[in-house]
Amino acid sequence: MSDTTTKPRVKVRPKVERPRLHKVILLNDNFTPREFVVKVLKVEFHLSEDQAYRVMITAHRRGACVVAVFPKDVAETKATRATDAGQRQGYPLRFETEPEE
Ligand code: TYC
Repeated sequence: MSDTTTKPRVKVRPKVERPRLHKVILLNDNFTPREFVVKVLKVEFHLSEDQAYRVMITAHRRGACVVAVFPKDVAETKATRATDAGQRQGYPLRFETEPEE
């Protein structure tokens, strides 16, 4: 029996993938007042007045706009909270999430 031990010469690095981020997407509708959309974006996503206005007007013109990206659970919680804020006022405001490519 030999007493020699062998050590791997290179460190074994298990491949770990970073969790994919998820986009929160604001959808346009014909009823929610613009100022209300801006307010929700400021309160729920901590956007500045300027950022919030730009996101709102982009969704208004193009139908949808990415608000921000987060880990999946955070994106889902924020989208739900923001959608609920509209529902409480009787607006059809909607936020969706989808995985980033
Ligand atoms: N289109 C709405 C209006 O004219 C405003 C609005 C903008 C609503 C963006 C939703 O995601 C939205 N009152």
